[in-house]
Amino acid sequence: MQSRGSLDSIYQTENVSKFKVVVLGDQGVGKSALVWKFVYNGFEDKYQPTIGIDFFTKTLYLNGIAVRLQIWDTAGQERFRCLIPSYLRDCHVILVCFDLTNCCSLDNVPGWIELGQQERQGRLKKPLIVLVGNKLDDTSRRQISYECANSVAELFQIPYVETSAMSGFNVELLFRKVAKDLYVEDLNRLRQNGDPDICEEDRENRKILRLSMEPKKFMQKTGSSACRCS
Ligand SMILES: Nc1nc2c(ncn2[C@@H]2O[C@H](COP(=O)(O)OP(=O)(O)O)[C@@H](O)[C@H]2O)c(=O)[nH]1
Ligand SMILES: [Mg+2]
Repeated sequence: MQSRGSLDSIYQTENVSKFKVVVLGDQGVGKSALVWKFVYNGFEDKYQPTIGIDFFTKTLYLNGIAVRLQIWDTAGQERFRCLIPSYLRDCHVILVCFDLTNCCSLDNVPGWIELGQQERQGRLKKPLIVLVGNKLDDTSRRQISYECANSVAELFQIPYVETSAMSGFNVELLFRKVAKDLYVEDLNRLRQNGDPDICEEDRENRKILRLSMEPKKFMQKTGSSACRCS
């Protein structure tokens, strides 16, 4: 396993909400590029397959409140598949990614979602699963329409978003929405448990719309193109 983040910084005792994000999807769909764009605001054209699992961490500020995302970027190859369940076990979000220019990668999406759903079984706090169609910038090679991909998301009752790791379109927004949704969910849980430490500012934040409740409205919808999926 390669490690680009600092594990030490995660486990320090400061009062920061921490959430674990696991990124799944076929090899080459742009998982690492998405994570890299979000964490370092960079993009590499040259393809370097992920070996096993890669780890990143980034702290976001939501109205001044620090939320730390621990991001686990997986390899899409079959030979590394056995590593994934142990990372899914205690995660809060699963981003299932596919490549808008590659129909096969959408065909494999149900398998990735089901892998994530298996880990949800029996868990009190189920992870949020989001379907992510990447390489939106590559319009001339696009094969999958918004409607086609969204119908897959609707089938599994999960939100759908289109991104470009190359241009950065929707990337920051995706992670911010996810962080916000988790933070609000955590506050609600603490409140239900009667946590006296929740301040008024936090109560205000709970009014933020829940990502998982409005899959269709999730972020900017992009222009549709004729779907070339069979
Ligand atoms: N045009 C375009 N290419 C991308 C985008 N994201 C990733 N790529 C390219 O797709 C290839 C695979 O990306 P990578 O992140 O390594 O895929 P992974 O195997 O899913 O982690 C690389 O050559 C990237 O430069 C994108 O949004 N647009
Ligand atoms: Mg990768």
